Amino acid sequence: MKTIYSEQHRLRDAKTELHGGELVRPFEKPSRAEVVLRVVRESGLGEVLGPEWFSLDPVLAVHDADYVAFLQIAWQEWQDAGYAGEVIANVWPARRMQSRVPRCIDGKVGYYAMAAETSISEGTWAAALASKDVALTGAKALLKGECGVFSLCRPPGHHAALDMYGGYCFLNNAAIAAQYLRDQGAVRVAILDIDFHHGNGTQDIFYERDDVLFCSLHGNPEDAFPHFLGYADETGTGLGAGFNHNYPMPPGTVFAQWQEALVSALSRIVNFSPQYLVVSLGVDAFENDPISFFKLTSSNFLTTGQMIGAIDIPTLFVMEGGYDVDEVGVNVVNVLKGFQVKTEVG
Ligand code: OKP
Ligand code: ZN
Repeated sequence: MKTIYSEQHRLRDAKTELHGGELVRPFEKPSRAEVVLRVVRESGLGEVLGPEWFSLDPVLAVHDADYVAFLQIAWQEWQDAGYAGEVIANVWPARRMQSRVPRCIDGKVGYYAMAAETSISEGTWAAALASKDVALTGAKALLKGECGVFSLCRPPGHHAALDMYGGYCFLNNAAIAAQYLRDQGAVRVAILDIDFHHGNGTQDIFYERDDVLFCSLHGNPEDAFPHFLGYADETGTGLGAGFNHNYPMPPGTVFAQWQEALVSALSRIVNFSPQYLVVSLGVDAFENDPISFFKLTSSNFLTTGQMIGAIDIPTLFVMEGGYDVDEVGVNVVNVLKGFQVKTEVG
C-alpha cells in the first residue's frame, strides 16, 4: 500500500493547548506523524510518496469561503492586534446570542472556533494546506485504480466543520477527499470514522446528503469530546435522512463491544454500495491513549483492518488522532496491514 506524506506537517507545531485550565504542550504534535512514518517504513508497507499540489477549489467544495479566508489571515491579524500568545478563542455565540460575524479578530476567532483547546500558531495554515494535499493525492491514487492508500495527514481534520475549527482540526481532510471522489465521478462514497472522537465536522458537512454515507464509532458525547454532537439519534436530515449513523460507546469499552458496532457500520456501508470508502483513521481508541477511554489493544487494530478489508471496497485511509506516541505507529500500521492481508488473500 502506498503512503502519502509531506514533511510540511512540521509547520503545525503549536506551543499551547488549553488543558485543565493550563496551557500545555499540545497532544497533537509533530512527533506523532514522524513515528507513524518510521513504522510505515520499517514494516515495509509500501512506497512513501510526496503529495501533489491542489488548488483551494476542493477545499471550497466542503468549507465556507469566509471560514477559509479567516484561517488564512487569523495568525496575521492576531499578531497585528499585538498579542504575545497563540490564537485562542475565549468568547462564543452562545445560546440566544447573535450569529453575525464580528469585525475584530477576537470576535472572529470565537465565531469560527468550536473549542478552545486548539491554538492557531504560525505555520498552522501552511500545514493544513499540505495536509489536504496529502488527502487529495491519496484520493487521486484511488481514482487511478489503487485498492488501498494511506494519507498520513497532519494536522487531522474530522472535527473541522463547514465553518468551524477545533479539536486540533482546521480543514476536514476526509470530507475534502470524499467530495473530490464525488466530483471526479463516483456516485456514492462512504466515510467510516473509527477515531475515538465523534467526527462532528464530517457529519456536519454531509448531514443533508444521501450521496455520502457517514458512520462513526466514538466515545459517548455525554462523556467525551466534542460533547455536543455524536448521539445515536442523529441520523441525517432532509435528503440525508438515514445516511448518518453514530455508535456512541461508554468509558471502558473493550473490543468485543466496539467490534459489534464496527460490524453494524460495515454492513450499512456494504448495503450503500459505495464506489469508494474513506476511513477516518484515528487510533486513539487504544487502551493507553492519554485523552481517551476505550480499551482496544494493538492486535485489535489488526483485526479492525482485516474487517475493513473484507468488504472489498477501494479504501482511502486518512490519518486522524492517536496520542500515545510510542504506539501510534504500530497501531496505525496494524490497521493497514490487516486491510492488506484480506485484500491480498482475496
Ligand atoms: C482530536 B481527534 C484534552 C481534551 C482534548 C480535544 C480532543 C481532540 C481530539 N485536553 N479535547 O479526534 O483525535
Ligand atoms: Zn480523536
